[in-house]
Amino acid sequence: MNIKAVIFDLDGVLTDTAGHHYFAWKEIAFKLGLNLTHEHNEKLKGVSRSESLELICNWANSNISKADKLKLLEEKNNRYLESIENLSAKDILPGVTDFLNDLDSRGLSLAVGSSSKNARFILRKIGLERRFTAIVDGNMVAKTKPDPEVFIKAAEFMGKAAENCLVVEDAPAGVQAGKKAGMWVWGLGNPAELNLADICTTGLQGFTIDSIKELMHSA
Ligand code: B16
Ligand code: MG
Repeated sequence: MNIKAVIFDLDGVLTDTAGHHYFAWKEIAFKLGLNLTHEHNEKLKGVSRSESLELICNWANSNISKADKLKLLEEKNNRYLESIENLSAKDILPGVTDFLNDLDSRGLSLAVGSSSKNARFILRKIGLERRFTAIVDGNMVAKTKPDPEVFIKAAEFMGKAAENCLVVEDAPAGVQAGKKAGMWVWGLGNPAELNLADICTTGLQGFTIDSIKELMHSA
């Protein structure tokens, strides 16, 4: 195992915006007659905005027009942007800064691979934008997770081979994307849901690249 680069998912890995997405989607779902629950929301993690709306329409048995869908997508994003207005460095998840410092000190390349079209804006808000060699977001790919495109592009930007990349992900769709890209995957969250990951922990806190490599080696 020769890890030369680490590609981070954004939402749920570097910062926790899932709650903000949830409340924005809850308002949209309500308009479609659906009470969106936490269980529904789990299925939206890592899934693009338009695919999330398709899922919600299916759950609500709603058959609205394409024009109405576009309006709802705009409304959801406006609501979401309002909700993250005060996001700042205090919203960086525990362990992230120490882990990034460890990777820098070891000379590894760092990238972000996110389904979010707001990824760059969010990274700027939390003060992490300049820490990554490559930021590939939902605006730069034709297919979103579980398709591997976002991670393949990030590796290409860094000039690294897939087998030398480690993806850090919190969503089943993202873990699948990382494995399809032929990369190592570190899952953050419930091991039963992230069972395709090479290793799974609850967060980044307390880990270094060496301790993670050791855990993956013995897994
Ligand atoms: P936006 P990630 C994903 O980001 C979120 O997990 C998912 O809930 C969201 O729908 C998606 O981005 C699109 O976000 O509406 O901002 O374009 O986890 O891949 O960093
Ligand atoms: Mg995520």
